[in-house]
Amino acid sequence: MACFGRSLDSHCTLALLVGFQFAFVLYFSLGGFRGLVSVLVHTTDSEFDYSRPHDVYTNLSHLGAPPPPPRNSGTGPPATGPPLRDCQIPSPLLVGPVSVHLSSPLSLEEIRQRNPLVLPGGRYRPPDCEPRHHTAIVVPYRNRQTHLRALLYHLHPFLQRQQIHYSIYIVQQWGNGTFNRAKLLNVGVREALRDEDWSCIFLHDVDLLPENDHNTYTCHKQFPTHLSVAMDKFRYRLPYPQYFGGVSAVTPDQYMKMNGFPNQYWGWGGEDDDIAARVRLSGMKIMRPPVAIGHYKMIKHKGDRGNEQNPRRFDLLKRTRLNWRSDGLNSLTYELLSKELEPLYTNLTVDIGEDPRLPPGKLPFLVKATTSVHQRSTSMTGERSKQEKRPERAVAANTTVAKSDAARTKTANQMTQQKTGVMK
Ligand code: BGN
Repeated sequence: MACFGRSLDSHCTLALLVGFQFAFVLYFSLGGFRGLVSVLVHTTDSEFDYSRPHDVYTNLSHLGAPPPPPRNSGTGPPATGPPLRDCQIPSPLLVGPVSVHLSSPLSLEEIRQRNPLVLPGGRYRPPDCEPRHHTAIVVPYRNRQTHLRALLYHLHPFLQRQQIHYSIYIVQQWGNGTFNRAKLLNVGVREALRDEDWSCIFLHDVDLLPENDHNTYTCHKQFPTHLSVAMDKFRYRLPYPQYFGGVSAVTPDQYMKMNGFPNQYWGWGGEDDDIAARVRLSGMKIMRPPVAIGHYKMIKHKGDRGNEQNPRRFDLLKRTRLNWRSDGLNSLTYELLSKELEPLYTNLTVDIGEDPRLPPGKLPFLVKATTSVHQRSTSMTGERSKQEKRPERAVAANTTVAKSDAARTKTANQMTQQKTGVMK
């Protein structure tokens, strides 16, 4: 340690070399490649040529076909094929930097045609090898149809080349109330885990497109990962060391350990800093890929109506240390209005309530088209306020309602979509 803070003499150089060697040996024995990535955060960009990116659909025609089942001889149950071999790591289909198209994305139908192996709900599993990773991608969403199409156009081929088993969940906030990104993420994690035993959950902004397919959408075993370390918006570097916004990933265990995400951040800003603080407060740390790999482009957009800066974020952040154990996964309440398996994504429409601290007279403006839905939802909200004291049961009950009353939820969803313009 005495070597830091002064110029390196030969003793220090030797000591540092030995130290680094030791760290590498220790590192490989503990964690493998993914961990190595987090050590080499200072890798330069030189190993990837971003000036000559590949088309994001490169190699898609090389996605394997399933091996043919053996011929059935005689009677008896149909023969099943031999077990698939494990997918290779890294995937042989990766190409490195890919081009990003930010404007005029294709229609959803055109995107579907370009991704014939993607199943309803936006699901994919490599046909010719056993995937080692099972990742749910959760995207908080409202009224960003063009961004959604750009994301789906880009992410599906990107993830298929990584040979992982994945599904994309779009969590759409119902109504015109103030947007709450972290609460929508909580809902997405919980609903995704109802579907499947995902080993990794990605928390993904709708307007961020990854530029290098070596940035694998998998989790670190021990610690949460922050993936979007080099965004064009921040001139391809972290805006500040603790930044955890954009794209990050947790395993279900890590998520439980930090009690999920805060539910109280209504409007823009601070919720990602709160999540980063939770990581530390629950005894974990943040892992990151090298800057050379974690490149993202952000789709530019004007300020979001309903997602204005949250003036309370400074006060809330001061209290994370006190609040993180009581506000989060264990206090989450919401109503799942519908769940639809669209060709390229699973569409969850949720009523997450409204900012309880909005001053009177500043209630969000509701357009006429949603009035009937809102009234119905209000009666459910009455029910919810009783249930709020028992959040676990409230969520279970609400989900049952949503799933059993398909006609009602479908109407609610159609009306929401008319208003928000979500395309089918
Ligand atoms: C920060 C925001 C983050 C946001 C980044 C990047 C706050 C809290 C202030 C104490 N944090 O300033 O939420 O992701 O900028 O835009 O506003």
